[in-house]
Amino acid sequence: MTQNTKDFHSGVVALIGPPNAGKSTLLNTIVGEKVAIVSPKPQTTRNQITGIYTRDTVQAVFLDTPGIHQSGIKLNRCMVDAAWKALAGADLVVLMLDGLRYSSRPEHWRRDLAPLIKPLQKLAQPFFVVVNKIDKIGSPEKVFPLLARCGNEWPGTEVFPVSAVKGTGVEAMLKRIVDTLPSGPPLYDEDQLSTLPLRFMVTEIIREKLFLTMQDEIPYNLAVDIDAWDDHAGPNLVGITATIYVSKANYKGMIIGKGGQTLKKVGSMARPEIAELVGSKIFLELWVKVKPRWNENTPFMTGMGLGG
Ligand SMILES: Nc1nc2c(ncn2[C@@H]2O[C@H](COP(=O)(O)OP(=O)(O)OP(=O)(O)O)[C@@H](O)[C@H]2O)c(=O)[nH]1
Ligand SMILES: [Mg+2]
Repeated sequence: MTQNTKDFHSGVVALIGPPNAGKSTLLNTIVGEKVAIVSPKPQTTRNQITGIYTRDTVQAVFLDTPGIHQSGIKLNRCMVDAAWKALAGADLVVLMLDGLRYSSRPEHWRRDLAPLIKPLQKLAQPFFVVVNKIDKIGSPEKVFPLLARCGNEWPGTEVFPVSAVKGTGVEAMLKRIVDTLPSGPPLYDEDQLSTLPLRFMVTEIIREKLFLTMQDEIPYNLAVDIDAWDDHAGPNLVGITATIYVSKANYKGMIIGKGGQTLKKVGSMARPEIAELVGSKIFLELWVKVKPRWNENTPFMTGMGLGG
């Protein structure tokens, strides 16, 4: 970095909110690359995901987080803990809400936001609210009451209507974020987009394809781990072996599918993205193993990097 650090602004921005609000989508739009996995199902993100935005005189380190929700399952409680922990070291907090959800079903507001309203009223850091999915809300008249409702819950807070998918309103929001960050040197190299290890990103890509392919409770009862990684599996070929852990025996057959078709499809969906990420051809081998009640097993989850 060559900038005079006196004129440079940098800091950590925690992105929090209920599940499915579009936090990971926004992170990818801001960074300009896919660093976080996205799916139409809630509770897709399970860890803090870093995305780094660097421009001439600013670096904002965004922390995407799991959606905040109520659950008795240990995995889910670890996910929610990871979201709250992101606030501790943040210079700025951004709450993201699914505007489409509350414009069509206002009754969801109270229940979804119950755990968030008071803690966010007491924040020490600057705090913005982002109302997402305005591309699907329709007329601006339907957006205004939501913006007003945010103003009532968190008086004085700046509220930004955006479409994370289309990019609408994102520049205006980013400008205010950047202006709010404190003076300080860049924390990471200017071309670094994330701090996530490559192996973790590979397991996330596989997990995203499983979230997109599997229905009902199965996505919530699986975890992916890398067993083996061979950078020299052949000329310009990386060999990766990964295991999909499931909490119940009957999920195994469903993921494998008739004649292995479902697992094959997941592998075909994941392979091109992994190859692009790794920067070479890849050989991907997927296994499915039963690990009963893994999502209640703290040592197992810690070993998988969940809830740390
Ligand atoms: N129409 C529309 N859909 C969006 C927008 N942003 C996100 N989505 C969709 O909303 C769904 C959830 O997006 P995610 O980015 O995974 O949401 P999240 O807040 O990270 O969800 P969790 O990780 O489960 O907490 C996906 O199907 C996205 O494509 C948007 O601006 N407009
Ligand atoms: Mg997410």
